[in-house]
Amino acid sequence: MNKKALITGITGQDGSYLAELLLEKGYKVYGLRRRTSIPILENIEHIQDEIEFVEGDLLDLGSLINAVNISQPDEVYNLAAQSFVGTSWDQPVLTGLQTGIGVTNILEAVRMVKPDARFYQASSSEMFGKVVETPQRETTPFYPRSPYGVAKVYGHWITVNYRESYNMYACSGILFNHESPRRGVEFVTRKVTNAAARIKLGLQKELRMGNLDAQRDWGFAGDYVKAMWLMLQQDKADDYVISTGELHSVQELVEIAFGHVGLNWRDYVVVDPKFVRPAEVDLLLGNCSKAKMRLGWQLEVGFSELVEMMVESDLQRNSRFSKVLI
Ligand code: NAP
Ligand code: G4F
Repeated sequence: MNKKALITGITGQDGSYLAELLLEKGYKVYGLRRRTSIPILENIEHIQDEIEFVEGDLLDLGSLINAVNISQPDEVYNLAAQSFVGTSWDQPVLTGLQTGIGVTNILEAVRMVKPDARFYQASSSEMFGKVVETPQRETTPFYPRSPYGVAKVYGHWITVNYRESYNMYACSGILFNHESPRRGVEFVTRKVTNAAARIKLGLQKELRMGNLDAQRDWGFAGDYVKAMWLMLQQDKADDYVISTGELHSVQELVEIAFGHVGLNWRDYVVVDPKFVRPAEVDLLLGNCSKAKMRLGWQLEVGFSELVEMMVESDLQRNSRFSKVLI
């Protein structure tokens, strides 16, 4: 019989790639979806007829119990969260509830209804924050630097706690930044690739940015969801770091994106203190040798290829608007 999976956060970047992967593998996919005034399903429009949606919210335990009950999943992937670090300073309480306590809600629903389901928690390299060692691995102590990072540390430890308290198969994937054409436009990669495309098409004049010297370990989301699936296929539940092991600066990202459309970024990029954060993380650089060795996971898309893929997609998407304007 086909396996069944329940994905929270299915409308987001990772949820959409994971749903595609699981459908390809023959899973019956259930997606937890929040009620919104206007349904925004852009990332999963192409597969929406293959997904069974269940309405619910991480803040509403009853709706999660209902979702687990309806789907009777073999695997649960908890990808839902308030995932933008910048917003976590403006909405720290909401971030704590959705990104932290929400994990306990979904774990409780699984424990009550389907305790043998395998569980994946989307943890983050933001938990390392003011890093204690470089590169960071599974045993590196956490020192979060944002309300988001603090909430993710809670989500990580409650996952470990349910594994140890109830013997549940619960894994925490500590993923470093991963991007794609489906990334939200507030995140730096997509903000830059979208702006490069729009400036090239004459739809935007400048790009206002924060710290250009910030560096990240950036990979492709399509590669990273494969690691999530692999974590739930092992004999024993465990936690894994997923990363590229390469650092690039925001300025390098800007250079590649603008260079790809034949523009000099210095003519368009303006540094605006509004986008500089109250606290920054140190150098987040991952060591994913455990995942490579035990899961056999490997990267397929490199940094320049990723940025160029995103610019190309934004050129296509924005050229629809430019035709309307002309
Ligand atoms: P994303 O694109 O921002 O997607 C977040 C998803 O969570 C959306 O589907 C959103 O639904 C849903 N959601 C938010 N609050 C919810 C709630 N209260 N109840 C139900 N659903 C809710 O994030 P992503 O980049 O795919 O990341 C997936 C997960 O991995 C997140 O937990 C993120 O924190 C974590 N993570 C991401 C990265 C990365 O670099 N991408 C790295 C490490 C960890 P709506 O469409 O209704 O808003
Ligand atoms: O793209 P970002 O907003 O991603 P950030 O903060 O690293 O968080 C992402 O990755 C985490 C994994 O480590 C996830 F857990 C989290 O959910 C999210 O997916 O910012 C990246 C860097 C930061 O240092 C920021 O200060 O880019 C710098 N930056 C410089 N100018 C900017 C800007 N970031 C944004 N969003 N906008 C700017 O104008």
